[in-house]
Amino acid sequence: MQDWWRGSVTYQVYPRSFQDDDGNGIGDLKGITRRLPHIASLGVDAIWLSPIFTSPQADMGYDISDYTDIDPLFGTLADFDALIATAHDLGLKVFIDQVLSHSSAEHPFFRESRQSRDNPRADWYVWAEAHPEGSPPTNWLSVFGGPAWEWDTRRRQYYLHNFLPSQPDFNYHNPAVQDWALSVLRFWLERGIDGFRLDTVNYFFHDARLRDNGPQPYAEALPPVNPCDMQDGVYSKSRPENLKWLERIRGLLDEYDARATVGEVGDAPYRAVRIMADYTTGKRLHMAYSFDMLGPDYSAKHFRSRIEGFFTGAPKGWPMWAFSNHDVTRHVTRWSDHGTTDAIARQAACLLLSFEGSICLYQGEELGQLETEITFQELTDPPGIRFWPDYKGRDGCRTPMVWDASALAGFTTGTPWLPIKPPQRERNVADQMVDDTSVLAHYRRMIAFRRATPALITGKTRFVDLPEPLLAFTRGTGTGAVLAVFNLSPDPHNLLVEGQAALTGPGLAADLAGRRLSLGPNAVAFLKPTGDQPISLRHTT
Ligand code: TEU
Repeated sequence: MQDWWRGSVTYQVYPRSFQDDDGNGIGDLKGITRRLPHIASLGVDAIWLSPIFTSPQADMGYDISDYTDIDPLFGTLADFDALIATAHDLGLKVFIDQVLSHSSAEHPFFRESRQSRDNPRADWYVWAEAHPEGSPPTNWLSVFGGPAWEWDTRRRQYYLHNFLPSQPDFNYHNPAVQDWALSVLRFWLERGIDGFRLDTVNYFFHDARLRDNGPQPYAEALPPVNPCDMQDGVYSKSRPENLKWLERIRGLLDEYDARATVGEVGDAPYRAVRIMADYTTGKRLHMAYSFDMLGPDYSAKHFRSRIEGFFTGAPKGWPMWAFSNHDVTRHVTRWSDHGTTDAIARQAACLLLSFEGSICLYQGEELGQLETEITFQELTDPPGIRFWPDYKGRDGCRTPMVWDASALAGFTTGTPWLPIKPPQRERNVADQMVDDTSVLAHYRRMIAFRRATPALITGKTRFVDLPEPLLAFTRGTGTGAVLAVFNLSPDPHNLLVEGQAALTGPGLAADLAGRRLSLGPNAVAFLKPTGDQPISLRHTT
């Protein structure tokens, strides 16, 4: 099916931390292949592998030095082929991560580019003169701290890096760079992958006139931890030229059958929805995600505004929603003020898997996994080291997958690259697999319910006006419609149901007696119409 990705569920694998089969403490492709049946047993459609390509690992693989080979840490191209074959046998599609906006400084292209101002790759990265008094060409700041420019002594010029100085940005104004990037994508398409997750998809182009960024329009009491967040990055990213480039990428994908792209949009919250809309409308990306639902907000108003905002702004676009990934604090920890760990884990699963769009789960969330508390000595993530302790970096969500309760969690026989601590070991696959009341069992039921309910896959969303902390929306129309109701708090609430209805699906802490719907702590109710009339809700006390 050409459009398999619409409404699909993807499971993100963070390869360094999924399964280590060679005992070096870092996960690998053979390990992932061996564990694919676990992922398939969840009932998801696809996996997304974070980067596995040759890399100095300064940003854990998001700094690539050879785009068409596998890092020996993870295995070989033959191991990759075996992984794809096994995934396909299990009915799983495979997205791979493409980090094409910047490379590693160790990439042969950058080594060449920095040699002189007139070598064949001189214009493949973003080079610019210092201001007369020596300061960088613009005021742009790096997401990982400090200026976005690094001085190079040989060229006597600055080069642009939106992330680490060891992650120089490619110059996409140069058509040769675009052609090369397409050849990389083609290499992997030919190898049989089903799609790409495109890293930092709005960072490909910078303002060719090198204009300075201005301040963010909103003022905060205290400056943010990273002053980069004080800038409105209108000139360093999300440039209009990007649209044509995304069209070229789509043109390539369309040469192949049933492939898909999902782009990561990192921009100010008030702008990200519009960018996602622009990027997924017409012949550009298939899907896009932002950091919209990866933040602290767990309110009805927030979820409603994100979803309504997207579909109003992009009636023909397509979002991918996620609550956790390898860049943010795990959501059960992030939202712990709104209920117990298990209640949040279960409710969030129902919420996410009821949303209109495609869904991405992050490894371990099916166990209700918590963020790991990391000490300064244990840190590996560069922005964590730089901004400690006000920002602790991303190691806490990247600790190894917990397969069983043993000290090394069934992850490795060596020393794990990040620690596996007791609170994480309590939430393991072995224990939850045999427990029908576990978070894992709940995820399986909820994914199966979504799969079996066409309204949840492609039905349009209509929100019901209710006061906080209640969130309700209908997906689809007619007898196939589903009304999803959530109490986003630990305090009980009641609603009156108008029209004939019955509970369906894997609801939580909800009871329907006559017309009265009682919602316990973090309750979820899925209602289906049992008569001809649509159902609606009224708030009561
Ligand atoms: O993340 C991109 C990223 O960190 C930004 O989009 C940022 O969050 C945003 O600008 C804030 O508004 C991707 C990867 O997911 C991450 O792991 C890498 O470290 C990063 O790119 C660099 O490749």
